[in-house]
Amino acid sequence: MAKKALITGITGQDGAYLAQHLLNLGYDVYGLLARRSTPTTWRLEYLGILDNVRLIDGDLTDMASIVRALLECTPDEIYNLGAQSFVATSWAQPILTANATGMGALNILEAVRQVCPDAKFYQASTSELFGKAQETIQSETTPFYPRSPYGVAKLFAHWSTINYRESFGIFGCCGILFNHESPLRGIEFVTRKVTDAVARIKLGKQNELRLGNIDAMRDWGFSGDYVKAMHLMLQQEKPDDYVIATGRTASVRDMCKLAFEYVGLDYQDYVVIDPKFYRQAEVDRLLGNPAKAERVLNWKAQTTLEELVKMMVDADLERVSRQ
Ligand code: NDP
Ligand code: GDR
Repeated sequence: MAKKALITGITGQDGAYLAQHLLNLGYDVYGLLARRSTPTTWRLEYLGILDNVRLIDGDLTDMASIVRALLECTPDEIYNLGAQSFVATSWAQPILTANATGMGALNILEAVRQVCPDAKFYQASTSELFGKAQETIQSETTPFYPRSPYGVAKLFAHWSTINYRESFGIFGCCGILFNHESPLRGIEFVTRKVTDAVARIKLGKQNELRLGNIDAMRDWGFSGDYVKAMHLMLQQEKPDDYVIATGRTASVRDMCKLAFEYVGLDYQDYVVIDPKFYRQAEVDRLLGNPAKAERVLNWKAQTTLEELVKMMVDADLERVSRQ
């Protein structure tokens, strides 16, 4: 019998790549689909898997809908990727972010406890938990210091998962994932904003790129690599938490330089600093230590930042030239 997985956030970047990975492994894949007024399944279409997954209407803020979804698909594994995930928006919508990103995780944990306590549970934790980083290189033992309503909501979700593991024996794992990107990244996140602008500028459809703090540093990997780590965590004998990162950090400026250079342009001729994109509290520098994941999960990031940037610029050039 094929294993069954339920993915919340299946219409997001990671949800789409994870669904593809699990389908390739022979899983029956279900997804919780939050109702919107316009279609949100473009990523599943892009990967050619929309017809291969089963979508169940539901919302993380509506526990009754989660209970119904769990009863309908009786999953072996649950991946909680659904969230209001854009850090900048979390200052404008802190309560919504707390409800979807924080309480949403507790809603699903509680539903799992009541409906299918033997199912394995993955929580999408984040390097934003480290925020104002207390150690130069962050690992599973680095103290947390979130810097945004998003980070605070994720901290609640993270500890709720650990608490349900310790209190009720739920097989819950937290993947503390550092930034990961792809051609399917939402357009408002900085890497995709840059690669989309590079494509538009190269094709004569845009003149400048307005950015905020380009000295911020992130440990950037490829989403397609990172979803494999999520699955591996749930295949271990015991539930545990893991940092998933590349072990290399670069600034937004470095990333811009790479993307513009790839099409033969100099970023300094196009990037304009706009205070509008500065954050209320910034996370200056993140750098993850993936040693535990390498040792226990036998997982390692496969894609370099250079390869990632090329992949994203190529996809945006293709997309923009079709428009
Ligand atoms: P996206 O923003 O691309 O996807 C978020 C998903 O959550 C979408 O499918 C969205 O649905 C869904 N969603 C939002 N609100 C609700 C709700 N109330 N009920 C049900 N579903 C909802 O995020 P990513 O794919 O990039 O990230 C996946 C997860 O991993 C998120 O939890 C994110 O916070 C976390 N994370 C991401 C990292 C990254 O670098 N990408 C790093 C570390 C953690 P819709 O399409 O309808 O809006
Ligand atoms: P982040 O990603 O906040 O790290 O969260 P984002 O790409 O939004 O920002 C990264 C850094 O770039 C700086 N920056 C800008 N950011 C955006 N979006 N737009 C700009 O114009 C801009 N200019 C500079 C930011 O200030 C920041 O320092 C992502 C999300 O996927 C989270 O859900 C996830 O948890 C973390 O990564 C790990």
